[in-house]
Amino acid sequence: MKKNLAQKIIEKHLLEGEIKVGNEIGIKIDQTLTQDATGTLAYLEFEAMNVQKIKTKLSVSYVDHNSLQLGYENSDDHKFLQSIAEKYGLYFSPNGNGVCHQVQLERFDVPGETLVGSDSHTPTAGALGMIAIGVGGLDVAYALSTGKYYFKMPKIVNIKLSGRFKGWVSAKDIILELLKRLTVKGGVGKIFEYSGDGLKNLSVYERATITNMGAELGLTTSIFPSDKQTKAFLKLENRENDWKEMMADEDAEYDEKIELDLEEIVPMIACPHSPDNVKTVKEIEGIKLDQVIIGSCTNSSLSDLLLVAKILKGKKVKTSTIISPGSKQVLINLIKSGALSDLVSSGVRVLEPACGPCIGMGCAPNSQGVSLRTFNRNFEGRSGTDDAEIYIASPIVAAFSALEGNITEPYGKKLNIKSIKNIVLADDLIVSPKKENKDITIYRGKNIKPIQKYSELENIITGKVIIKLKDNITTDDIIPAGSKILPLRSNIPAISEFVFSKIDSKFVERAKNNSGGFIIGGENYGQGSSREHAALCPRYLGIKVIITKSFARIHKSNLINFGIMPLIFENVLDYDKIDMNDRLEIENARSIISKNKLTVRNIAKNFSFNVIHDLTKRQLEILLAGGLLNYR
Ligand code: MIC
Ligand code: SF4
Repeated sequence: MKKNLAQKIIEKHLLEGEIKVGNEIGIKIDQTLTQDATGTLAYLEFEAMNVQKIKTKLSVSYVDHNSLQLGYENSDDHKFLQSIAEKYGLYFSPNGNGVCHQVQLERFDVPGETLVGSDSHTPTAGALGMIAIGVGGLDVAYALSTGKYYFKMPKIVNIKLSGRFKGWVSAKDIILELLKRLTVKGGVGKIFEYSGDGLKNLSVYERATITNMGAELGLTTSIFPSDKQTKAFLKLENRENDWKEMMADEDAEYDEKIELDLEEIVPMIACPHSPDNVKTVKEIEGIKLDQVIIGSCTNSSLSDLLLVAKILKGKKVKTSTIISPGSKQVLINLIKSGALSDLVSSGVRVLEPACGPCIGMGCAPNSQGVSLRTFNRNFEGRSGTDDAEIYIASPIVAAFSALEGNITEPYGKKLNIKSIKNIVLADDLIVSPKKENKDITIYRGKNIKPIQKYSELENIITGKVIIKLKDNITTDDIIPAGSKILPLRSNIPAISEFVFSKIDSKFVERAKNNSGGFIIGGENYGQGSSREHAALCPRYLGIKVIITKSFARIHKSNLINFGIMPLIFENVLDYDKIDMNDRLEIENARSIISKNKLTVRNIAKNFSFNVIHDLTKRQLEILLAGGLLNYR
């Protein structure tokens, strides 16, 4: 059989199972990454696994999310992360060195290897021909201590790109077009593998924008072949030795195919409050802007910012405009090339290389403010201002809109940046693993609370419905981020006070008064980030079962990892028959190990309905044990 690239890499790393869509497989993991907002828990979990040596080839701990130091919490967590890295032989990328996915791409990604990371945008590395998957912290801890990751073999979809962009169109418009067509749940259970003659002109920077935002489609991951563009990028990074050609076989087989002619793509924009609420820029041109921000792991590369500088050079922006470079290396090269001076002269504010405003760490818009950003998510309230309207578009659209002060279709003859032939390598902040690490003491600030294990699954689960939710609930809805809540990421009792705080301020009180209860959700429950707090905090509040129409991939795994049953309505119409405060009961919960269906009694309304699941035997065993920490 002619093989596609994803199959080839998975096959090379296969440890358990048969590569067949829907089968659970275990693969060898070469690399891991964590960031500081998920990393502290991941390493506490790793410590709880009692393993003295990491089993991966290369692992990196980044500090990029909780960059503000408004109190001791974030700084203490960062010291903890550095001491863990020193003790267990990980690389450590400190505050100011850049956003994990950008730095990983520049300095660590290797074609043909596997990576799991406790951040949903880990698939960015697919731009260099890796199988890179976003997972919860506990799955990273597991990969560190065993070298393995288990997942259900996804469908492989071929995205065939032909032609070349016409005018002011860029990679962001490809992924926005796909989001428009397929929606935020269109990629669940799938890997997108890109091919076609359209690839010739797509640089690794552009590919990374596409693989990054594949997360918004719900994909397991996305991958590009490792070709001449990949070689050129690695050469620039002085890592040519890491290059090898990685291609699908000619006429490789795929489960599905989508064709896109790049010539037909036009500038696109995602409107509030979802990355799939996509229109053409032309359709909504003229909306007045209070703010423009260019940055985040989607669009903060050197090539993105050089082009923005070229567009803005010699002109003045008409609205508050901010850039946040993806890495210290990007920043240094902007300085050396003179582009930073052009940007600042045109009125742009410059932030340090970090996630920053993308995760609500500063630059929150004014009340009802309208902000155009080059990020990947525009969920309601994520910016830090609950009633702000956030739009997402390419750096090109952002630059033109900044010049006009309103949403603007790019105009005039397209400018191109000269292909980047030389860069200054600037990874000197990264701390390499030490040879001698016996005497390292782990630094534990008072914000870091020990990780708790939960008891095994009870057989009779009864409780009230304490919240009923609509479709596409995000993990930002479940446990918001932002500068006030993020510093509590290593303190589960404290951060649990904020569960659903943006959509129902009484939720936590109700959960406590009822010793937990049932959560009822719609389609794609738990989309978005990989933060396991969205599972762990409800578990801490006593939630043992969540019943929805469907779940997002990473969140479902996180629920299982912490012993919460992710159950699905057999008949979606039953969703409508359940109300808040109804008392529900599952009589024989543990029988799930041998059944794909359970009956739930609605005691309040005196009827029963069926719930199903799509869990593997291993996942069911984890659930019965009360989570992955008990299962090992
Ligand atoms: C995000 O973009 O939502 C985050 C913050 O990077 C998250 C991780 C987190 O919540 O810490 C993600 O994408 O996984
Ligand atoms: Fe950071 Fe934003 Fe990327 Fe998440 S999406 S990793 S918050 S830059």
